[in-house]
Amino acid sequence: MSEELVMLEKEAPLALITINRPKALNALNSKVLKALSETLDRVNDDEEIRVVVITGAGEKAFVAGADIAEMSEMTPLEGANFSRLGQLVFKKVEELKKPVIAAVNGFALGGGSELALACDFIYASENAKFGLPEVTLGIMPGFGGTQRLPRLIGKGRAKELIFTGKMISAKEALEMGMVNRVVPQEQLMDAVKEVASGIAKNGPIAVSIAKGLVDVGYDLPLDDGCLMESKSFGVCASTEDKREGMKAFLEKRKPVFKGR
Ligand code: DAK
Repeated sequence: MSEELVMLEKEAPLALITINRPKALNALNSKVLKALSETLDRVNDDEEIRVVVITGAGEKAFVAGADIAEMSEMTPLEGANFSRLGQLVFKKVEELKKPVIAAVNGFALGGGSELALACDFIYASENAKFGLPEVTLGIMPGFGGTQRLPRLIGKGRAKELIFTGKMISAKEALEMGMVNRVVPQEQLMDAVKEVASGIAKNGPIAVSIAKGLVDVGYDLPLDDGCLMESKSFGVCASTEDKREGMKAFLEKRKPVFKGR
């Protein structure tokens, strides 16, 4: 694999982003975060890309966390900048206009679990391990783990993972609802590409709006979320894609969505 810290492979309508520091188990340092940020901007602006997959290079790790060596040397100011950079990048993942699937192919620890949690959903290989070991280092999760994990698996289970710092297997993560599907490692990318390709065939505006509605609406009272849903439905109903989708159904053919 090339020396780029973050690789982008475009297989339109899919984009595969690979964190590429396998010797350090793909740990996130400032350079990786900046490269990831730029890559996310590129895929967001590329109309040919409809679904994004994030994975880690090699067979051992997705991302083994924020870079401990780099963090250990940081001045308070550098620490604050690193923290801000990471939070902005993870928000960018969450708020990308297109679905982002985490293909977790090994260790996803600390910032690695948090990166996966910022994606829309997670597929994992059988050898994957999840955990938030920050407290074992005397720090706490700082890239959204204390907020996104309880929303996904509930407060009690999230607190147990965060307070103990213990690692869990892909199977346990599946049982907790943290992961959507677990497959043998050699089948991971095929399984992810299959679900991603299925999503990419659907109306991209509808998928994009639904993504935002689930995320924003989750923290709203039900009535407010439903109101937002009905307004968004009106927007969807004004698109060429809506006309094409319904026309194709009536003409008994597959729709061709243009994202307009
Ligand atoms: N950082 C830097 N290097 C790492 C690393 C990491 N997180 N994880 C692994 N490496 C490096 C190892 O140092 C080793 O490098 P060399 O010694 O070969 O130079 C290489 O990757 C291979 O690792 P091991 O030799 O340790 O491999 P093993 O199979 O024996 O063990 C392991 C695999 C994943 C169990 C082990 O490497 C490990 O425990 N790694 C650390 C996992 C961890 O604690 N991760 C959480 C990091 S803390 C914040 C925002 C975010 C965060 C905090 C605050 N704010 C906004 C304030 C996030 C914090 C974290 O993620």
